Parts: sequence; C-alpha cells; structure tokens
Amino acid sequence: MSEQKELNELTTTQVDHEYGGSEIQVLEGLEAVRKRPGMYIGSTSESGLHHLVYEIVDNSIDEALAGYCTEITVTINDGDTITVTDNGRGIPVDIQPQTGLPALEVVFTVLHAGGKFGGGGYKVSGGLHGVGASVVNALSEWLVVQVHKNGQIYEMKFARGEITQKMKVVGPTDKNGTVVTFKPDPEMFDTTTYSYDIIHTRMQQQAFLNAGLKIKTFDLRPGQEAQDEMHYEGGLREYVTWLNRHKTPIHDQVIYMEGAKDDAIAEIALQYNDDFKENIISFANNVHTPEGGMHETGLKSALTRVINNYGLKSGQLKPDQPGLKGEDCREGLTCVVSVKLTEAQFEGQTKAKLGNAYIRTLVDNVVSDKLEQFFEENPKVARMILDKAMMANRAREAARKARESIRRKTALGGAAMPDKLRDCNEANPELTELYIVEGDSAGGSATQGRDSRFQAILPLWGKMLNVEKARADKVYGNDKLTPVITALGAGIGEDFDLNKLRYHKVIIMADADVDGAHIRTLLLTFFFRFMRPLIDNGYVYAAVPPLYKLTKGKTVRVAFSDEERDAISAELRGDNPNTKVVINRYKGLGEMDPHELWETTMDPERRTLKRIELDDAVRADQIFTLLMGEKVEPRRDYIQENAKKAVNLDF
Ligand code: TTJ
Repeated sequence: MSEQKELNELTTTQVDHEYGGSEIQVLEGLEAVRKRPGMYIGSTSESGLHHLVYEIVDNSIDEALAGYCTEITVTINDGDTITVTDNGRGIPVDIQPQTGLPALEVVFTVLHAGGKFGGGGYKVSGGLHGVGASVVNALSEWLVVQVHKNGQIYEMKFARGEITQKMKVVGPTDKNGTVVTFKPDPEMFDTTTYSYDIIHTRMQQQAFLNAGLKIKTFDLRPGQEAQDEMHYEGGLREYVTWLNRHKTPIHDQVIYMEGAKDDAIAEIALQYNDDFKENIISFANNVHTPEGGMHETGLKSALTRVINNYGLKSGQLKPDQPGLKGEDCREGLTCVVSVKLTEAQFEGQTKAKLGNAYIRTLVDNVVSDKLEQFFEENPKVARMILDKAMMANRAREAARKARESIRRKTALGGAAMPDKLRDCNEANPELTELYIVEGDSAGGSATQGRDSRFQAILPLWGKMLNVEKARADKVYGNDKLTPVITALGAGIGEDFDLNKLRYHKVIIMADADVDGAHIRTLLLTFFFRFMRPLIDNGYVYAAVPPLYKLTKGKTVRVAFSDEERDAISAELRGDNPNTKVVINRYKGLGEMDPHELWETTMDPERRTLKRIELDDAVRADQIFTLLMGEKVEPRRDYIQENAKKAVNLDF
C-alpha cells in the first residue's frame, strides 16, 4: 500500500492503538508530565512557559542542522498562543510498523520520541532540552499540528495531550514544512503571558549559532505588535561582533576557528577589546552552558598556551620568568564557543555545564592549531594580543603586591596610620566616626572643631582617582585612596573584613557645590566597588554643611536651604521690616571657623547626617557598570539622587 493510500484510509478508519515492541524507548504516559511538570521543563514559572517554545523550535533547528530547513518563524498570537512554523521536510506522517500509528501521532504522544525522527541531527541527551513535543502537548490546553508534505496538509489536534482529532488531510499545499500552534494550559503555569523580549533574545541567539538560518519573530498581540528578522551569514563571527558592539576592539577581524573529530564539531570565534573584563559564552548543541564545562576548559588552556608560546618565540617573554596566567590572556576577551556532539552530558547544579571530556581535547586542539597559525599569518594582531596580556600580567602582579602590603600593614591592628590622619582617643569602633574632609583648610577647621574623644579627621586633597576608569592595581597603589584604606583598617577587595573596621561611621564631608559632589561621587564609587560591605551595612554617610549664615546683632543662625534661609530671616526680623539681618552664603567648608563647623555640621546633637543607602545593591551595581567610563554626568546624578534619598539620623 502506498503511503498516500494509507493516509486516505486513515482519515476514515479507526487505527488500533497497539504498541508493538521495544523500539519505543519510553511508554510513560503524559499524565506523568502533568503531575510533575517541573521535572520536564524546569519550572512552571515564566521560564518554564518559554521553555515550551524552545522545545518546539528545537525540532525545527534540528531540521535546519540536517540541511533541510532554512526559515523558522515564531509568533505570539493574540491570547498568548504560540505558532512555530518551519519550511523543513515536515514531520513524517507514514505509519510506523512498530506501533501501527502515524509517526506524527507518536511524536506528540510518546515521551522522548523526538530523537527517533531526528534525521541525524544532534539530539541532546541531558538537561531539560530535547524532552520533545509530547511534553509541550501534555502541558497545552490545546495543540494543533499541520504538516505540509507530498502536496497535502495533514492535520492533527490534541487537548492536554489527548487526541481530539486523529490525523487527517485537510487540503492541498505546494509547500513543505511543519506548523504547530499551542495554548499553554493555565492550570499548569503560574503565568501564561509571553514576553516578546525573551523569545526574541533567544531566537537571535539561535540565529547567531546557526549561520545562514533565517528566524522571524512576531508579536501579534494588540497594542504591542512587534516583529524581527534574524539572519546571520557570519554566524559566530557576527555574534562576537554584536557582543562587542559597544566596545572598542583592539583588532579589526574576529578570529574564527573550527574543527571536528568523529561526530563532534567545535566552533570558536573571538575578538579582544580594550576593556578589562572577559566575556566567554559557551554552548553545547545550541544549549547555553553558563556554568562552562569541558569546551571552556579546552579553550582556556589552549589560549594561555598559544599566547605564552608566541611570547617566547617572539622574544617578548623570557623562558626563565613566570609565564602569563590564564586570566591575563583573557582580559578584554569576547569569545563564543559552540560545540555539537551526539551524547552531550550536562552536569552541575542547573545542568548547565558540559561534562564530556573528549570535547576538551577537541576544543584544545582546534584552538592550539588554528590560533597559532593565525598568529603566524597576522603578527600585528598577535602582538596586540600579547601586549595586552603582558600588561594585564603586570597590573595583576602590582595589585597583588599592593594588596599584600595593605594586608601586612593592617594585620595585628598595628598599622602605621597615615600622616594626615588626626585620630580619636576612643578605640571601640562602634563609638567612633571618621570624617573624610575635602581640602586641607577644611581639614584644619574640622580637626580643631571636633570632639577628639570619638571623632577622627582625614583630609583629602587634589584630584581623586576615578576607580571606574582604572585597573585594580592603580586603585591599590593610589596615593589619595591608600590613606582611606589604611585609616579604615579593614583591607580592600576580596580581603575586606568588616570586623577590622576602625570606625562605624564613615562621614564624607565635602562642599555643597559641584566639586564637592564630584569628590563624594568618586569616594562612593570607590567604596561601592572595593569596600561594598561598608555601604551594604549602612556605615557610609554624607555630612550636610549649611548654605547660609544669618546674623542679627549678636544672634547667628544658619540655614541648609533657600526656604529655611527665608524663614529664619523673617523670624529674626519679627514685625519690624527695618531690622538689619546680614545673610552670607558659605562658599565652602574652609570658610567656617572650627566652632561654626562643630556647631552646624559635626555636633551629633545638632548636625544632619545623610546615610548613603543603595537599597537595591544589584541594581546599583548595574547602574555603576552602565555609567562606567566616559559618562561622568549621569553617574554623578545617580549618586546625588541616592544621597538625597538618605535619612536624617541625628534628629
Ligand atoms: C525527520 O526525518 C524525516 C523528515 O522529517 C524530519 C523531521 O521530523 N523534520 C521536522 C520536524 N521538521 N520540523 C519538525 C518539527 C517542527 C515543529 C514546529 C515541531 C515539531 C515537533 C517538529
């Protein structure tokens, strides 16, 4: 009987549901999926909801990998149903001899059936990927599949995994491909609202990973319509270019390497930028592996070896000196590694780490051979990369030495305190305060005006280092920052230890002008980056000096704002408009005499302190990073905003 005749019969004849034989690996019912959905798609949250889409799309990508599909579309329809379309060969519709059922039916009703029809694609056997269309079906309120094949459209329908319409021909077609539409079951998910952004990002990633494949995404929901088309002939090369789009590359070309052994293939694309961070993104069978694994290990060891060898060969490195460390060789590196293999083993907490050891050898070999060759053919680029790694090495060494000397000095509490520090008598840090004061003259006033029993003064002067633009070694050795580090006594960076902190109030006292705000911003950025617990625990404050001085005869008052100035002025005049009230604007802390400074800004009974609160530290970190580098203004604004939000503690 021809396939065609068989199918026509199928539309009218009831087929026996007898499973025949051992070929079907899993005969687990789909109820199991509905009972414990998290086991199959990770969770029933937003992430699980989106996982349904990836699960379906993976099938189309397999077809593309097999060479038969060039275009995939993913649509969010009105009502948050999803349609995935491809122009592949279409899921087989013929009857499987083992089951007596159309292959199409088996794909959607039998767990893990997908792999059997993979057409030589790279199926993932681990993690949560590749669990198959049947899982999506089981977790959908309804699902419709249409296969365009042999000039016919074959259609089948389901509800919560159960067949509601057996496979039948619903019309002619001149195309090939598969169309699946499903509605996630609200009984199964915490939310059934899709995010176009999440889907678009994922599809873009897949388009980068599969060079030449065109993926379109649509959002048809009224009021938020959107569409995108992703198609990258350059594949991983374009991925790296895209990742570096806001950076300054130190060489024009993206370096691309590939190689294969047995049925595994490895692709690597990389480019260095003038930044200090490393950004390696790895994939196994198109699945992101954020925890890394064997492919990343192979890449890293080969990279370190090739760069060191090149340094030795070119005479830049000496054989009797310690070589460049791995991290030196990865400063400013943007790299994507993608491997494909038949039996991927995913390990780790979140199954996000590749465990197959032979992949390490493969990637190591590919990078060793191809990168060495590239360096030979492109000595200028090789030199740039080597120089950058050598610079990173020197910086790291300097940072280590500086950190160790700070550690040595602060050990045993016997650190030699900075010359400029005017320390207090009290030793209990819970009771002491450190005023960090801008400028020598203000420092002098503060020293004279303070209560030396518990208040210490550290004057800072000159231009502060912007830590956002500097490498760690510059920070450790900086002559403006070292006194702060030493005075606080708690170390820095990884070594920072709150238990050793010498003052539990760290008060930045700067002028109420732009320069003052700038120095406050720089200090806060420094604390945020290098002494984070200080901010997280609320130990950092800003002093609030007055803006105006009002004098009527022997009466002297100060005002902290224009409104307050006007109010006090009116109060002093009383009913007589001719009363003489002299109003002076303080130009800076230096203008105040020690007594004034004490009364207005330092006396715990009368002063205002603003606690610096970075309530959402994670968000703040992102903002610091975002504003890193050249854009000083927005960063300054951000920290000023946060300083304004602060609470008044002493009243
Ligand atoms: C398998 O080998 C014979 C020819 O067809 C191959 C196949 O299954 N191709 C295929 C499956 N292309 N697209 C799919 C597919 C697409 C979607 C949207 C959903 C599912 C479950 C499979």
